[in-house]
Amino acid sequence: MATAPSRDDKFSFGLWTVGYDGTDPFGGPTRTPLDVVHVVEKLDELGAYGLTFHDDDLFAFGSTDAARQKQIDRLKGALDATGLIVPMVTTNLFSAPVFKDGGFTANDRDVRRFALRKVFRQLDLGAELGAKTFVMWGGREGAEYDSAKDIRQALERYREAVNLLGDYVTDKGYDIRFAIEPKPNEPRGDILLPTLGHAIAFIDSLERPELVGLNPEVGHEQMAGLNFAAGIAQALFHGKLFHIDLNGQRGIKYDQDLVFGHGDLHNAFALVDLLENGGPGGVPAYDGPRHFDYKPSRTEDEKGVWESAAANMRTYLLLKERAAAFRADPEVQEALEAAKVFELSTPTLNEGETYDEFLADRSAYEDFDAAAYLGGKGGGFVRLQQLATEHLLGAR
Ligand SMILES: [Mn+2]
Repeated sequence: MATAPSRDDKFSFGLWTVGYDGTDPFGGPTRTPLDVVHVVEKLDELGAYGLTFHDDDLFAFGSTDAARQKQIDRLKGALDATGLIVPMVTTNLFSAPVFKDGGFTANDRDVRRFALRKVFRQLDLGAELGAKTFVMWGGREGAEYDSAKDIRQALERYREAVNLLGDYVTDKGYDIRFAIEPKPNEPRGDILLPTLGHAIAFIDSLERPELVGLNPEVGHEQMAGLNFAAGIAQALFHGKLFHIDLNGQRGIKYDQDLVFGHGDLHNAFALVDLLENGGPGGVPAYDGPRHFDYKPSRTEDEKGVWESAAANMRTYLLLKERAAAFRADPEVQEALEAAKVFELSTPTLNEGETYDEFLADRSAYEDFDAAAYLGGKGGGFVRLQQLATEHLLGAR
């Protein structure tokens, strides 16, 4: 069975996750608020290494400078006492009424200028706390009505904002990169940059694309019916996996934010296998924080909050252990060979082969027996997936 979490596992939690009080669109809080110092102490006790937060999670929107500073000092005290770090920060541009039509892309220009100033302020705080990643989840950057939002101009303003932030961190010498978090909908009817692919294309259009990557969230891609592990593979392919939000989601519905693994467990297994063993030669493909962005269900009390926090880490470590067993199984290796999984890394053309030489190769076309594939040898892919399932179930 999996070992207890340690700092080397790089598990981090948002202050808003364990701090979620149970409020949903149909009911108010079911739990009393948790103090940040208590959260830091509990996360340290459970084996996490990091805490992340939106500005408004730590100090209420509209706080005086003195009240804001007091909360920052209390957080710093707790970090010093425990050794926990702040690997990532982000700005809340979605809760306050002023952001009802978005922050960077609100039709109202005064709101856009206010939103940017709020982000600058949180960037300064993130740099002060040593955060390396600044996440941008644009939950209100979107629309319900096609007639009320000029999408091309909204994307221009989004780009203007991210370009400006890139200039700022560069000029200030901050060691911070940005990570865009896609989501298809909720709270807006439709959100800009709804999937990983949309965001990657947007990043390519920026002035400093090297400073901007992705913070993909399991549930957000699955809300769009997409395969999360496959999306992460493409993010890695583009060198854009800057951060990751782990949680659980059961199909195309509202954003559930369940514990990691409490949704599509097969895909969670494939994801952990990719993150931990998907690099060249079987090394980890990603070495950043394993960040949980989940919500302890509103049915639970505070004990349940910490049990669910621990459950995220334990499930991740169990899947890591199961993935290692899967890779180490000789029958799996043989099945991978039989399914030609490794053959896909061989380039389709020979080294230095020109298209003239390729066209002259009769074995590639004229003499190739394509008809033999009808009734010919199968891929053996289902056998491989069953082996994965048996390892996932602990049956092998
Ligand atoms: Mn979510």
